[in-house]
Amino acid sequence: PRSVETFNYASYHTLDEVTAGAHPLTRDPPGSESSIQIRGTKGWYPLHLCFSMQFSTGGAKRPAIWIDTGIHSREWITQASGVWFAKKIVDSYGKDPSLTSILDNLDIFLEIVTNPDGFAFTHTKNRMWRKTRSINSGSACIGVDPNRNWDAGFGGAGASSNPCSETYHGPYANSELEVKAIVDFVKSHGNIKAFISIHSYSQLLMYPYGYTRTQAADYQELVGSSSHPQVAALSSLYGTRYRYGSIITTIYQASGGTIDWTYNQGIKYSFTFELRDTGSYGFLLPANQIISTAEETWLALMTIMEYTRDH
Ligand code: ING
Ligand code: ZN
Repeated sequence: PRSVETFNYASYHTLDEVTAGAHPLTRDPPGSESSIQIRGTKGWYPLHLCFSMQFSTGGAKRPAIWIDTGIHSREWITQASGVWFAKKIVDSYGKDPSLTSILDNLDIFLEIVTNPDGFAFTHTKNRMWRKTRSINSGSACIGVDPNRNWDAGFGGAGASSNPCSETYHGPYANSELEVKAIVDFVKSHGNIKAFISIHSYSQLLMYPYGYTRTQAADYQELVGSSSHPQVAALSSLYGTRYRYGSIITTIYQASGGTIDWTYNQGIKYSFTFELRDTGSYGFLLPANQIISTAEETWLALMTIMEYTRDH
């Protein structure tokens, strides 16, 4: 298998390639398979295959930061950035004082291929596949939108009840095993302080809510102490401009979304990114932008992690 040193971070990879490339970085969490149960519609994936990683320097149930990429399979820049983040974390520990102090105080969980069946499908059959690959009873259409399947305003405006829709919410909240696995993990862990779910594209940083116009109770903190510095950090590298705000005011109303649920669970620092670009290439962002996108996004992630460490 390719080693972490020879893995080409500047190109897009299949699930198998991603696995071979980053496997040396992975360490199954304590308790192993049962700690994070990630599965696709087609069955269980070995932990390393889904790229669920825990970065930890010790302790038991330390406060933690969760980062997921690829919940929508066609958003390839996100999984590619996730692989880069994994290497960055490993390379920075013991060298970069800030990341070192973060990891000395917090655990980082990173799930890179959060929708593995969909991701495989984007490589084999349809590059533009977004949803899971669930069979919908009574319909010939396949798949549920895993970002409409969470138990926060589930089934409300901004999601579809039509199984053929790209935003089909599914038969009930958490029906998707990929979603349920994270829900169970978050609940059983009980000490996750920041939750960051990464999408593309549009260059946005968003906080709750998407299902309601009610402002998040912590919205002033989310803006003043978090969003604003994050966006500034991100643009500092290559001048990439991001907009930020609540989901509903920044992009559109969306119910059953990931971070609305995590925020309602008490994870105050719940954010969603939409990475590059603003539409020229859209989901087909050229591979020569992978590293610069990952680098700039990393700066924003660092500000969230530093803020989480200090609050
Ligand atoms: N956009 C997101 C979508 O699921 C979003 C926007 C993010 C909605 C977070 C709700 C919560 O529609 C993409 N590109 O997937
Ligand atoms: Zn998405």
